[in-house]
Amino acid sequence: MKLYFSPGACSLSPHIVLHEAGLAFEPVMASTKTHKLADGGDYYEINPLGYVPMLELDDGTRLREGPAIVQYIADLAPAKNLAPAAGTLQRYRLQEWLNFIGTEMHKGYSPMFNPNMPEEAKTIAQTRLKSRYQWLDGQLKDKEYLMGEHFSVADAYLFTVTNWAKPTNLDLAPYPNVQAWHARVGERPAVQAALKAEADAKAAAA
Ligand SMILES: N[C@@H](CCC(=O)N[C@@H](CS)C(=O)NCC(=O)O)C(=O)O
Repeated sequence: MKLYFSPGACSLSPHIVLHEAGLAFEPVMASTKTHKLADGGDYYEINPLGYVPMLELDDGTRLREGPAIVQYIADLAPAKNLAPAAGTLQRYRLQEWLNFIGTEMHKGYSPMFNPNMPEEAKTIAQTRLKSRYQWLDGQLKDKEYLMGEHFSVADAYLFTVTNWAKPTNLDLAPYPNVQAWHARVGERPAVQAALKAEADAKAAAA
């Protein structure tokens, strides 16, 4: 299995989940800026949409979209309890989280990374994100993880996008439960392993 990723991008989420699942995989770096692979190959030939993450199975089948990829990986390692069983209400609860993170948080941050976005639009996007963090702070009160006591793929995804608060100057201090949850997730060995692998890949490419 290959994971196409770019250091620090949303592909960190499936990268974390692959480490949590303990599955063998080959990480392949694809720059979100140049859309080139380390060997000079054109990433658009892998994903015509040009974005990461992309999971490539051993038979060559390719799977796009972070929320689908993390669920696929979780289902390959059911004993790791990274996602509730398919068909249960709890699985839909997980999908509710993944959709919330994808549409309200992940794409809420996107304008902040767009050099062509006017400052006014960035401010509007950040104000909306802050309201979402305010709500999340209440959700995480008395909870270890988004789904309750167990870490799930939703935590990997929200952790990934919440890492973008610092580079976009979004102060998380007003959301202490979010901050505590972020620190808790960041201490997990699988999260540390994925972060280190991405930092090493970035340094090697520089
Ligand atoms: N809908 C996609 C969006 C993925 C996405 O936004 N990827 C960004 C990095 S976080 C990217 O690769 N951007 C570069 C580009 O779009 O060319 C998903 O959820 O997987």
